[in-house]
Amino acid sequence: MTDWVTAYIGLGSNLGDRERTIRESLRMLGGDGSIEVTRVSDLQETAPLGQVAQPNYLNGVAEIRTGLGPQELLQRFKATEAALGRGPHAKWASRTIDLDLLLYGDRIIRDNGLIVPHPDVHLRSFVLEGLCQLDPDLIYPLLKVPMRELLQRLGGGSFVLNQDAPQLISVAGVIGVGKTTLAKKLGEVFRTTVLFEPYDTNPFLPEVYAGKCELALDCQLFFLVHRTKELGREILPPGRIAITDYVFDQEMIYARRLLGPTQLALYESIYRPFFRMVATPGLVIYLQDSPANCLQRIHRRNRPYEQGVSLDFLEALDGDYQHMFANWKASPVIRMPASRLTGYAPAVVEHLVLQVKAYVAMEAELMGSNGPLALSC
Ligand code: PH2
Ligand code: MG
Ligand code: MG
Repeated sequence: MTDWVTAYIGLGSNLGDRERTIRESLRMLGGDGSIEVTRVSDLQETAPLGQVAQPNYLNGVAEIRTGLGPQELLQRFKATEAALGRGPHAKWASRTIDLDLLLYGDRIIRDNGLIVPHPDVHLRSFVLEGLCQLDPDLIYPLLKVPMRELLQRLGGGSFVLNQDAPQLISVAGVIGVGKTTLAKKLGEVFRTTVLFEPYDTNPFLPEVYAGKCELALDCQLFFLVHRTKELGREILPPGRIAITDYVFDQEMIYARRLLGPTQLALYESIYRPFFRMVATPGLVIYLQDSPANCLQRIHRRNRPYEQGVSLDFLEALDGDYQHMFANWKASPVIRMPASRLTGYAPAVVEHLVLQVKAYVAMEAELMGSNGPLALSC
């Protein structure tokens, strides 16, 4: 038994008696003594992921112990799928049974059509929920992050990387948390320009910070127009990384905090059509720190008109951001503690870059060897 490995299987079915077929597949796998099915997660009903119209799936995860090697295991999965009436292996097609090798110990394998870990694990809540039910502390070997953290990033959703969309990465967080510094760093690493907030060109901003509330609507409109010009769906090139040091959606947070009721009603009615014009980020990096530390950074970097920002205002913003990201469904969100005042250690940047690469569809030469490029089913 000493060479036996713990592995995890992704279970899926969307044709026929789905639960019966899944249970039967596990019974068959356990049949000859080389695989022991140790635990099975709950099975859950999930909407079909991908563009193809098809019935809902039943999905779950099984933990096994096995003496088989990864290729032998894959062959057993294929034989079991075939025996249970799965048709030809068309990508994204309905199937009576789908058995995916999610993890084989902590091994990273690319061998003759076998990719382990399965390249979509970190993008699918229905897989991560099953894995977390079995072992939330299990480390995902490609990203070196526990499953519970991968699941939290998805906000309950499942995502498919899309090379035809702009690969927009937005750094988000309250004033003074260090978004610009981090965005610049990522811009260097990914060799791409960063779209910065026009904090120094918005003519209304200093006045609003200085207490001229009657200019708050002008200030918000300036940001809205500027951002829509930068982030328009037709403006950002498809398949290329773009980085912003803001997230478009924060505009509603600031509008609610800064505008009076009549201004806000007017602003809301124009925000919506503008929102529809901009690209959705494929990934958000949510930088977090205590409001007190953010205030310290604000004082240190000394942008003159920011100096009036109060701790109360930062605390309110912090609550708004936390609420926004607790309910965020549009993209994966990587939460990250901001560095203290000294910048980011190389190991921290390296870890973040490894994470980021896994959530963008990008050209192979920038991906390195670790990135899960291929989508497979
Ligand atoms: N598998 C696919 C394609 N789409 N959608 C759901 N909800 N569950 C799946 O297992 C699934 C899918 C290809 O393997
Ligand atoms: Mg499969
Ligand atoms: Mg699959």
